[in-house]
Amino acid sequence: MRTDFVRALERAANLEELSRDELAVLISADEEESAALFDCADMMRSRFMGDEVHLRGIIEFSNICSSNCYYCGLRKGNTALKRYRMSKAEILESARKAAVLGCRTIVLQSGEDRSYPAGLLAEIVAEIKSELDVAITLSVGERPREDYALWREAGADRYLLKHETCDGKLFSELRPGTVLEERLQRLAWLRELGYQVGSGNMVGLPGQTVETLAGDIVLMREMEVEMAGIGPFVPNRQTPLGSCPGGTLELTLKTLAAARLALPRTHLPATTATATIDALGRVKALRCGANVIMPNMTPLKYRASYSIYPGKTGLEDTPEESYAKAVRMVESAGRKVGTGYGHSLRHLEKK
Ligand code: MET
Repeated sequence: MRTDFVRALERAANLEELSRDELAVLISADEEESAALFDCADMMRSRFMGDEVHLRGIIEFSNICSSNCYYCGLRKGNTALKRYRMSKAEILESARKAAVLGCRTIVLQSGEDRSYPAGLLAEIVAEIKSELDVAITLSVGERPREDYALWREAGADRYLLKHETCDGKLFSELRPGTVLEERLQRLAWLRELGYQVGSGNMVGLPGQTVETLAGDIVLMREMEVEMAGIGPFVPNRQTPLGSCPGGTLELTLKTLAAARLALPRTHLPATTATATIDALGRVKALRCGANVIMPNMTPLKYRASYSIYPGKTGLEDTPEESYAKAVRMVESAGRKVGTGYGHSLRHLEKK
C-alpha cells in the first residue's frame, strides 16, 4: 500500500479532517487499498450510524421536465418518452401503501416539472403529514424560494437537490443554461428554511477526475449536508452522452467509502443507480459506508417512464416487492431495518 494512502486512512480513522488531496489518494485506491478503505468506512458507519438501515420509499410522481441535462433520460429533448403526472389521489394512495409496508420516510420526486402547482404539492405534503406517521423528503429540483418556504410550512422535513458535480465548467456543460453557484444558493436557501438538506454527485462523468470526486466530498462537508447520494453515471442512449462510458462500481464504492470517512454522520444511500450497474451493488454499498436504501413506491404503470438511465433495476417490482427486496438486502448485509424516521443526527440533537 502507498505510504500516503496508509497515512490518509489512519488520519481518517482518528477523525482528523482530510484534505482534498488526501481524499483523492483514498479514491484512487488499488485493489488491496480498496479492501482497507472499505473496512474503515464500514467501521465508521457502524460507529456513528449503527446497524440500522433506513428505508425511504420513493414516489416518482411526474417525469415532466423543462431541463435538458445531458446525462438524464427525462430531459425535455427526449421526445421518445411518454410523459406522466400522477394525480393527487394516486400520490396519496402510493404514500399510504409505502407507510403500511413500513417506510418511515416518503420521498416525493419529479423532473423539473416547473408548472406543477406549488400549492397542490403543499396540499399533498400536508395531507400525508396529517394522515401518516412519516417524514417527507421533496426532490423536485429548482423552484423559487417561496415554493420551498411554502412546502416547508406544509410540513416537508427534507429536500434533496444533488449538486451533481463540483466542477463548475462541467456542471454548466452538462446542465445547459445553469450554473453551479445557483444550485449551491438553492441549497443554502433550503438550509435557511429549516430543511434537512441532501446533496450528492455522479461518479464517472466524462471529463471528471478523482480530484473532482474529492472536491465533491469536500463541498458536501463544507455545506454540512445531512444526506449525500453518490451513484454512478449510467449512460442513456436517449441522451447526448449515450455513447460515453459509464461510472464503474469500483470507483463508485471508493467514492462512497471516502465520503463516509469525511462525513461520518451523514446519511449515505446505497443508490438505485449502483444496483443498476451491479446486481449486488446495493448490498456492497451497505458494506462500504451506506446506511439508507430507497425502495421504489411508484405505481408499476409509471415505472418504465421514469427512465433517468436505462436498465434501472426493479422496473417489474410492485411496491411490495421493492420493499421486500430492500429488507432482504439489509438482512444479507447483516444489518437491521431502521424503526425511526431516520432524521439527520444533527436534527435530533437540536430537539
Ligand atoms: N428534478 C429534480 C432535481 O434535479 C429531481 C431529480 S431529477 C429526476 O433535483
